[in-house]
Amino acid sequence: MLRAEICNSRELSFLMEAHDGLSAAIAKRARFTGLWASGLSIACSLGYRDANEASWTEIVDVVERIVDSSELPVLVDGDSGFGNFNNARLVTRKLRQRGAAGVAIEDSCFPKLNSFVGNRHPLADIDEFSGRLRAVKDTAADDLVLVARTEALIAGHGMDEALSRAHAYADAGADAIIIHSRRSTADEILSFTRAWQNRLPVVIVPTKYYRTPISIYREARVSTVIWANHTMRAAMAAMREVCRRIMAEESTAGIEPNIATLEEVFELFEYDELARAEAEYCGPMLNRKQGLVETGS
Ligand code: SPV
Ligand code: MG
Repeated sequence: MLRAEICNSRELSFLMEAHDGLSAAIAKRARFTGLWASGLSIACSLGYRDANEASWTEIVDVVERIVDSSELPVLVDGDSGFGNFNNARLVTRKLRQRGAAGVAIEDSCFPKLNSFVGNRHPLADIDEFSGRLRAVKDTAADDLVLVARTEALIAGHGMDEALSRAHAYADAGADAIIIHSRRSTADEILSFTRAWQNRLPVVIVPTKYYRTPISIYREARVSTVIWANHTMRAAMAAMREVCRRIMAEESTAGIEPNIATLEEVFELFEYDELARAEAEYCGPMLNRKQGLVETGS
């Protein structure tokens, strides 16, 4: 399913960020058909910085919640693979066990730092990183989509470096390439797609160059757009505002109309299914408890 979405350059698909079971369920309700388990957003929701402060076991636990609560294909932000080829393949094996549909590995060094923080983003050696990808590919076999991400433009290298890295990663067995840019326009991305000629499907993350209309990416035959951190940022703004108002107003009366109702919470997670299951599996017992049937004793 994820393979079909990501690896199809004829139709543009979207992956929505999720960072926990709630954001995953909400994205599903909004009819997104695939999710991006964002390293930044998961770190943020756990109270960490996007600098490999969360351990890989913490990440796979969150991924499991995202997968379970949405039952959607999830592309996991695997950062740099949490170390060398061996760490990368170990994490990949665990992600597959937890139900991930794909993993994206970037050519940064451990510990990574979010692409938009500061200016020091040392890149991994191309050959070493290609080995990391091959190890992941051999581990994931055909079960997981392997997306190789180059941070060449983030690190301030030119287009030639980005292209030669992308070609090396394609040779190493990647199924798709993420080309990342921190510019506020899509110029870099579009010159990459022109030169790349769609050797592999291209995945982009238009966090900074958000003003570019999506039709431009369709024309450029981009395969997938990742909305990487928007529910996390929306939640942050909403939580900040609600805290501010409750503190200021010493009441929740004013904010009630602006927050989700409890009914919405119960509906999203199908509490009615629990009631039906209870009737099905605990029926006689419930009835006995409620004194509705004769127990015969
Ligand atoms: C993430 O969502 O964690 C990403 C995208 O890797 S970015 O934050 O733009 O690096
Ligand atoms: Mg990330």
